[in-house]
Amino acid sequence: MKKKIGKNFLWGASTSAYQVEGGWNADGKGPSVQDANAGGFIAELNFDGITDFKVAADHYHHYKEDVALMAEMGFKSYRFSINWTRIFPTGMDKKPNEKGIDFYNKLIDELIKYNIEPLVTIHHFDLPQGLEDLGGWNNKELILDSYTKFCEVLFKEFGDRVKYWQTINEQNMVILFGHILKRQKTGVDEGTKMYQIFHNMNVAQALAIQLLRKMCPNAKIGPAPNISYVYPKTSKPNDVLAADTANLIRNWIYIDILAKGTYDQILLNFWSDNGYDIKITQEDMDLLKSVKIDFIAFNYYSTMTVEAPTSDKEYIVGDQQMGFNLENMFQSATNEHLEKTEYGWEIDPIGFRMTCRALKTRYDLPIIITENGLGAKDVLTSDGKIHDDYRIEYLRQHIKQIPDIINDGVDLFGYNPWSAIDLVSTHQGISKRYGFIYVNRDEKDLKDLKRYRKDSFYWYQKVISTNGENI
Ligand code: BGP
Repeated sequence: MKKKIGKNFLWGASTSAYQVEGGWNADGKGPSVQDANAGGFIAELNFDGITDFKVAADHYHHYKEDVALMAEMGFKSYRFSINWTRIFPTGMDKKPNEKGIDFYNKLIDELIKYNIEPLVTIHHFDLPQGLEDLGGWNNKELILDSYTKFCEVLFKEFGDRVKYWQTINEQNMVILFGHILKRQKTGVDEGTKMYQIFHNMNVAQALAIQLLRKMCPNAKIGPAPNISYVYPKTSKPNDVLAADTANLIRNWIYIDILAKGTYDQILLNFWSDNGYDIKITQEDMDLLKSVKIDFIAFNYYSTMTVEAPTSDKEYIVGDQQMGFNLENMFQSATNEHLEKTEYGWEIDPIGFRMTCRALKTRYDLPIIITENGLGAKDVLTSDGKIHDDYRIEYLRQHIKQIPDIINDGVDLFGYNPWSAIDLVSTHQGISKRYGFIYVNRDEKDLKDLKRYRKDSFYWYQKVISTNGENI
């Protein structure tokens, strides 16, 4: 008999602190890399719609109303992140900022009031600028100390109510697209630096896991990478080999180390072939070997397609979801079989199932979707409606895969698309909307920030109330 979606399946949605909260300097909050550099470096990239994160969706002041709307949709879970600089304004403060802790206590209590499971991301792209000024993730001693102190406060203050923790959002995208997502002029071109950051982040995650086991033995923890299964452009063996390498470099190395405690030989060869000198101690490796994640949270937007590198092909260069190239290893290609969103991201629901299968085969761990969704320029009609049938269609196609994914034997325990409510896109402003709830503002005009239920709001409400039967 076909397996079905279980009754405890965590239907919900997702946000991140700096993109939704606003209140950028409220109640003692310090500046993060996002506050410090929004509209600065990013402007050089020539994306239209540059918005800062000062007000965002003003969730900081609207959280009660927002949680009530999530409850109205029937959410069983809500994935959000903690703004590091609300808790430690410079990242190195002696004591945590009580008012920052208060905010998350109130938010978590509000969720629990409605039986919504809080799924907390410890760190989502908003490193304290104070730490960044001193080298950020590249300053190993400092970052390990600051990140574990941050975790310690979170586990102590919220661990009585939060059961699911994610260590770092999209570590892989930070490494590969740091220049876009983290407001840093770094990227894969600075190999040694970026892979040192990769390793430092792995050690930090291992320390967080170790700490959680001690402080909250019943809680669960996992990473939250962005996973896109990589297809070969053709069945030519060299294209298949390129896809295998791309899968490893884009996806697996970010989970292997936390699930198996090892760095793949192909990665080690890649480092040495390129002269990347990554400082790794035996103590680091022992620590990494000693911890194990409980689940894999992952963000899925699309698959990626690559072919063997050639010198005469035009390289595709885009944002975090449009692929990337590694010299002599693989180069991105367009998948002619897939349609694209208006922002150029390929739409691939079957790839969603394929990605889940690949994760099961490689790790055999429970998985949860912490992002999936469609960015579009929604229109608020004069009678207060938002007809986002394109978003419903995107989500429907992906949700339709869930029973098959579960029937494939994958332990998929929740689906939390991006985003619960409209928020500011990482690099394309507020006009690239993802939410079930519309927030009335545009790039520069804050208007009244009023909330409106989109058509997708009512549709998702029905999906949840029928446990995915009525889509
Ligand atoms: C992911 C990030 C999110 C989010 C989402 C949509 O990479 O984890 O923070 O923003 O992508 O991306 P964008 O805002 O660039 O459209």
